[in-house]
Amino acid sequence: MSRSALRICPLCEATCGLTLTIDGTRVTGARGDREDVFSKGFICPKGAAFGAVDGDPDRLRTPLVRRGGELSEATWEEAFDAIAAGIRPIVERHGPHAVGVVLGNPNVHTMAGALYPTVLLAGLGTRSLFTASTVDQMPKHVSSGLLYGDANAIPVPDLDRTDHLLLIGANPLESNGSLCTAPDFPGRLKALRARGGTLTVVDPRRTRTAKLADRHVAIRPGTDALLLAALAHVLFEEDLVALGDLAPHVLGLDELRAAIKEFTPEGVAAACDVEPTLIRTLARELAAAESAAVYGRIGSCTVPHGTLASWLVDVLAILTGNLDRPGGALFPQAATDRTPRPAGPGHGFRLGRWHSRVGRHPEAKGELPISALAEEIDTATEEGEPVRAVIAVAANPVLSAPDGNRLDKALASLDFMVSVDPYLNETARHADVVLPPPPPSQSPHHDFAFNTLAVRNQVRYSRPAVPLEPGRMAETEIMARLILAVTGMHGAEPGAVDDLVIGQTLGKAVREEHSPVHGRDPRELAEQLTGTSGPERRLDMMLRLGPYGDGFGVRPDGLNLAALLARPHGIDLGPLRSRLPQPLKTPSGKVELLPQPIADDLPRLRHAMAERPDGLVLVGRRHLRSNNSWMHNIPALTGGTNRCTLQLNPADAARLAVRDGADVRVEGAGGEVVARAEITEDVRPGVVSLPHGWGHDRPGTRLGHASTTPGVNVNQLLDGSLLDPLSGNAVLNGIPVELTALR
Ligand SMILES: Nc1nc2c(c(=O)[nH]1)N[C@H]1C(S)=C(S)[C@@H](COP(=O)(O)OP(=O)(O)OC[C@H]3O[C@@H](n4cnc5c(=O)[nH]c(N)nc54)[C@H](O)[C@@H]3O)O[C@H]1N2
Ligand SMILES: Nc1nc2c(c(=O)[nH]1)N[C@H]1C(S)=C(S)[C@@H](COP(=O)(O)OP(=O)(O)OC[C@H]3O[C@@H](n4cnc5c(=O)[nH]c(N)nc54)[C@H](O)[C@@H]3O)O[C@H]1N2
Ligand code: SF4
Ligand SMILES: [Mo]
Repeated sequence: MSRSALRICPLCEATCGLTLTIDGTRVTGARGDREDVFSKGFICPKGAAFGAVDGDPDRLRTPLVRRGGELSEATWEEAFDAIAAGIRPIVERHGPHAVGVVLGNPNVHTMAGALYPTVLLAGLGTRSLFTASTVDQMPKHVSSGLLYGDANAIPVPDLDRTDHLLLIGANPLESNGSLCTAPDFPGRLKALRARGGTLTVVDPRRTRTAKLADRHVAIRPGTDALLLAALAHVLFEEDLVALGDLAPHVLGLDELRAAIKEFTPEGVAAACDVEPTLIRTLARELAAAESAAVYGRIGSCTVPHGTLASWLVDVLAILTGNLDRPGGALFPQAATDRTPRPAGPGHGFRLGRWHSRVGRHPEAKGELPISALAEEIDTATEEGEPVRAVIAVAANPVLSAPDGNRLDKALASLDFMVSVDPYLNETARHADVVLPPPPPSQSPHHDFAFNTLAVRNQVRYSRPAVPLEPGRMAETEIMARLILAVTGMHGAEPGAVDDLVIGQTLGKAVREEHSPVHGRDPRELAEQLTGTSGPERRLDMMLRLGPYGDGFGVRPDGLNLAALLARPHGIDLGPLRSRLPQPLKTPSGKVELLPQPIADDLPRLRHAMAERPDGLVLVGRRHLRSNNSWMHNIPALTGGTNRCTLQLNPADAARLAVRDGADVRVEGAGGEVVARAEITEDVRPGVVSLPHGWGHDRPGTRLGHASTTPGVNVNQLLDGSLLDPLSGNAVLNGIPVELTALR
């Protein structure tokens, strides 16, 4: 007898609602949930393979503990005993910073990842935090932090209402979108064009997204900040700046005008390889559009001027009056956001409150660059202890961060390592204890992170579609027990962690004058919480305190967990709305258009105007049926176009005597790889492309299918030294490489 259950898809940022078919405890099918308030039935090939992803026989079923050098199956009790015994002495002897915490991308796709890492970090007191953000969107956080005083205040393009979208370094037809949660992103782009709007795509590759556009600008990689600065320059020069309703909220317009005056279209054209007349046209179109949104993603972030490019994306929205207005870019308001505080000056955002020990990299948002993880482990300095233990949660930096070989060795040299991961993969193979979370069908789901980045305000929650199998532990409980084990409270009830957070959060809320629960008794409030588990009680609390919440009875029609459970297809909370000045937390209470760290970084960009290296540069790419490093083990999602090939332009292939399908050696600063050539007009001359997340040929993993077609690790071409200095973000795109045809 089969049954069906609803589950929000965790396999990318689009957060589609799925209807799963379940036979016994096995997911045998998945289709789009037509009644889902947000995704309305959309599904992609990855979501359709949910059952295969969920039921992969290589997923670990029990914890693994290293004994006599070998990882072997163990009980949960043995695993947490080993963790307490392994981590505590390191903390006690070498201090908290000797424990590194490494957080990977799937943390934003799980409830456990949203609710527990901050508690883990606070409990440990370590500054050795490294996450996937510094191979991804850290430049955007830094830019938002500086402009708006809040690193998480990221404006989202109003896809469904905009008249003009300038899309830079993103390929949502393959990625399904990022920092812009939009189920059926492709459909929304087609709708934009169908209603008479225009789409411009800036990308060195002629991607599927570029093919859909009115205009494709095949920019030279790494130069978007120059192009965007020139667009801003033209807006000033041609008197096209029109702040509109934003004017009272913005500081620094004159300073900005002066700071970018050298970035003329003629000045940047050679570096960007974009004609000055085209640059002027792009600026005029942006200014002329009824409404316009500028959206930059991976290709604009993972480059040497990532923070400047991210900043300029918002600067253009501001200069054209498109920030915070329908059809432009707006700040979403999620149901689990904190109670909005009254508008006014805030504490602002500071960079470099501390530095990494070896490379002296400034922290950003409390994080050190993941590019520096290996050196923080393998290099002793006089200043302090190296990292001796690592707790990796949903992270595979051996493949996703620069110079995997060095990191591989560094991880092997640790005194102790814990990995919370469903797979024994390239990174987890170094762990002394591996804690496997259950598959998604057995986990609850709510998008704490992506609802703050969604093109429509809405809220949805899925309880586990399948009960936990015997011997499994919920990932939330794994995290709670891990926190207890590493903070000296090993063996305490995991619910204690949730109670602690609830007590602290409510204690703070009752002291805040703008809170709906101001002045009430936190214990009385805690008793009102519903839910069958600690994480559910925490979700209930956040909903009730949040902007749409019931305020614990103050607004009886407001949201709480019970109301959400009664609406299994979710609750629509309406289109994005103008919110300024409320989200601003800068010391001035205004948008600070030219923050000092940005101004200080502009000379580096000026310098880049003169650069035009003539060698080949490499960029990445994503494939629809993949996700970073961990979906190559699913036979249903590999093969076809999802292959680790080196794409290059016919002109470059001819010059270098590379034949289609032949092996090519690719050399970069950090090493070399050999990949199969795929000759295609879709990459511009001078640029080659390899996808990331491949290289599944290391020993000691349990990835049966992935290891049969391992591919190569593109990040081995990097040595980890190329960073965007403001954010510490790795440069993964536009990196110099040399090619040799192999025979
Ligand atoms: N060259 C190059 N490198 C890149 C990129 C690029 O564009 N080019 N992109 C970068 C980006 S944007 C990102 S986000 C990073 C990603 O980097 P990572 O986060 O390190 O890698 P992922 O492959 O996303 O997954 C990490 C791990 O999560 C595990 N996992 C899957 N589901 C779960 C779960 O439910 N719970 C737990 N605990 N673990 C789970 C997987 O088995 C895997 O080991 O890669 C970056 N690396
Ligand atoms: N199918 C699939 N979906 C995914 C993922 C996946 O691995 N597979 N990963 C998920 C994650 S973690 C993320 S962060 C998102 C990322 O989402 P996107 O940002 O849409 O990711 P990409 O498809 O890598 O698109 C980046 C584009 O930037 C271009 N590019 C490279 N260098 C430059 C440059 O210097 N300038 C410009 N203008 N463009 C450049 C590349 O050619 C590429 O087309 O996708 C998410 N969704
Ligand atoms: S678009 Fe993303 S969220 Fe939607 S079904 Fe595909 S993988 Fe899942
Ligand atoms: Mo990412």
